[in-house]
Amino acid sequence: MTDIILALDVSTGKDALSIAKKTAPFIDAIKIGYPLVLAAGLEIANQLSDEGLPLIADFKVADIPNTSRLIAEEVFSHGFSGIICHGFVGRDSVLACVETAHDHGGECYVVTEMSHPGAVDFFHGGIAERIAGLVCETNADGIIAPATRPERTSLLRTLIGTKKILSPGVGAQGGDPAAIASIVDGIIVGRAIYEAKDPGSAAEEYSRFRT
Ligand code: BMP
Repeated sequence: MTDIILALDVSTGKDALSIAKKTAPFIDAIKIGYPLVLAAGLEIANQLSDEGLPLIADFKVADIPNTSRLIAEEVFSHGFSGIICHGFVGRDSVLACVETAHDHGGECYVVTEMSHPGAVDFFHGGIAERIAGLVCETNADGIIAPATRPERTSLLRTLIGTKKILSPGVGAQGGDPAAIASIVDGIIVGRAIYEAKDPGSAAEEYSRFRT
């Protein structure tokens, strides 16, 4: 199954709620993070939950285990169903997010390799592969891997088996959804939907890649 996940990185709660309503029939989950939460507050999560879609908290948590756990507790007490954390911080910090997510019946996704050009400066050379190993060891639910480098995401698939892959980088960052859809469990799309003249139609276009 391939889901369409809307990255709702708009800067007002009003825009967020309006775009969520227009796109809801064509998407499977909404991901929000610093841009929207810093602008509108974490309470926006409760308002967005009216659409009845899973909400993923993209704070790319990267802290010591205790702080990571406190962040994750706050996230899950606001109705999110998933959290994204970084993997490079190491096993204990990842485990803090995974355990807190599972305690609340939620999911934890770990960033293994990012989609932007500069990601190769650090994630290549074995780091992404090591993080994929950590994902299996910590029983995380899945990874974030780049739609901009389908060959890398395919490689990461061989390391994580049937765990989920959510993949950002299509549309505005140049990734081709047709090249990645069959490899991943979710395509994350932001600007190509929320900056479109008609976000509902743009979301409907991407829904062609849903399976
Ligand atoms: P857009 O489709 O507008 O490029 O947005 C992509 C979304 O996915 C953004 O919220 C971004 O922070 C996130 N993301 C990404 O683009 N690449 C990554 O490697 C990891 C991400 O979470």
